Amino acid sequence: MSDKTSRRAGSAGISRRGFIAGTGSILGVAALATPATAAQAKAARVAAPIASGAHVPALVIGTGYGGSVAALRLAQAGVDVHMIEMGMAWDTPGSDGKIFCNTTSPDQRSFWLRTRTKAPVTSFIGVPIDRDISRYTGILDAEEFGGITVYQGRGVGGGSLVNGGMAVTPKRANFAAILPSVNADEMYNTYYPRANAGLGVGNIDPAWFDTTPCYQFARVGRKHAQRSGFPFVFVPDVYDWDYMKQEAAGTVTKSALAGEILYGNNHGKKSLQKTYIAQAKATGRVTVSALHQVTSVSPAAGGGYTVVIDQLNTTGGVTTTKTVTADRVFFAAGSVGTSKLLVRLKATGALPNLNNEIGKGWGDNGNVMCGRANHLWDPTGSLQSTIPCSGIDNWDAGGAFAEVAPLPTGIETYASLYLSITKNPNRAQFSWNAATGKVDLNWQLAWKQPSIDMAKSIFDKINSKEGTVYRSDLFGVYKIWNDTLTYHPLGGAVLNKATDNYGRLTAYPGLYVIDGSLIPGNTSVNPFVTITALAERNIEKIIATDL
Ligand code: FAE
Repeated sequence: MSDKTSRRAGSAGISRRGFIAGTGSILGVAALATPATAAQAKAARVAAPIASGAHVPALVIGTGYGGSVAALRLAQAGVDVHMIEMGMAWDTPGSDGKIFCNTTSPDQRSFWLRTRTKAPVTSFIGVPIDRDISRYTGILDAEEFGGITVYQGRGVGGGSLVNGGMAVTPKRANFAAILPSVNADEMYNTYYPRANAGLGVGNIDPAWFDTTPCYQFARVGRKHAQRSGFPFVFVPDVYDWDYMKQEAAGTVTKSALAGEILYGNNHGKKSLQKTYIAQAKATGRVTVSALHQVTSVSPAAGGGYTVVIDQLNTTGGVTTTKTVTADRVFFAAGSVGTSKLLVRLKATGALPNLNNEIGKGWGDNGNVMCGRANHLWDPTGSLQSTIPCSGIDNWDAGGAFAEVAPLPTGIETYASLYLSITKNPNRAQFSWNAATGKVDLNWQLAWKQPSIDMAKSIFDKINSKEGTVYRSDLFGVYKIWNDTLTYHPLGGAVLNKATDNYGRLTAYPGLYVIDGSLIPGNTSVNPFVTITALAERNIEKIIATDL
């Protein structure tokens, strides 16, 4: 996995400062959630990790969006659930009194089993940002494949621990291209509203946006977008906007205004730990085993499935290997995690009858990043909230939606940073490499070119109008585009192809896929609301018909 040995140490000062990025688009239904109450939380069962030899009715692999929805709804239907998570629990403060470190001074908590950070913005005015850290089961995995680095959250809460919280329902007109076999009426009438409510999605107060220093960067983004004739849109988020106002007023501990995001957020963000997982635990039917990694699932002699699990220590070593049985297994290890497992299990004979669509249809949601250099009379602000709240919509005309992203360095940079989601048509495939004993992904670096071209449909025009240029110092030396990463892996076990139309792996009754691997490569917006809504739809059907 993503373990890099030490490289040249970065310098201090601005080189040590880091950043965020999420992404997003277009407004959708946004109902506020009722997070689990303290009383419910108290009622939660504090259980020991899963024991070897255990038998569980439902085992969920992974604790991100799909896994959390599955666990909550199964538990509410009366089924006992065990969730297995390879990352840490992230419920205990470190020696600095904080659970998570911030982007400006990353320590071992920042990255999954790396000895050097791998920040998405790699340099600033030619000075490298990355720094050496101790190898540890940190929160953000930068998993490297041949042509792309895939960023993913590791820990109880999955991607919700590290993401920007941008909670976007795609435009309905785009839905048929996202999930062609799914009834859009059902999604927009029932499951998107249910997902938004469960996640606690809310909107920034536009009047506050207009005046607060911490969104000056976004107001500059709005001005430039509108002067070039592009629609500027506010984007909902799961951050507690009232808390952020109090941060700005100096009445609570700062979090979004203290550079916290990419390596976790200590206060205002409603990650899954505060929403779905809290509610699931409060049922008393859900147990979570952190630092446990599923390595195998195969049919058990007496029915159900044998699941092999490695218990990890905090340097990634295996301390124990456990074998349990489960009546039903839900693959919710994320697009990459689920795809890697299924491809390997099919190829190595554990689940040979999985169909030939397994591993196919993987895309990067068209992610590409760039920065623009503003004039000295157009500052973006030294105080920037880490939570993005807006974007530039050129999806229909140019195939791109650009998040106006913060660059929270603590100093004035005169830079505008953008993460674009584009209509990139390229799709890759995971395959088993018997020689290395690993799963490869055949994504090619050149496949990002359509994304660059689509993003340029926005930024070439803005630069021309404003008399500005692209920054070429943020992603290496003289490199304008960060075309080597994605935050939004999607696909690999596509709905209605690798599975049936509800995520069932039909060759193996009782095995299900319920995460981002079901979505064929692109959602036109940030993906987690769609992943959550699809999981709500599928688990409702599975509970009604299979249990
Ligand atoms: P995910 O949340 O990745 O959860 C999978 C879980 O399974 C993880 O906790 C893994 O550690 C665990 N796991 C994997 N393999 C195993 C195994 N073998 N055994 C046990 N556990 C395992 O999956 N999306 C948005 O909509 N808005 C944003 O603003 C946004 N910003 C982002 C910013 C960053 C930096 C990143 C990395 C992502 C961002 N995303 C955003 C993407 C979003 O977080 C992602 O689509 C979802 O988290 C995917 O949800 P899944 O349930 O598929």
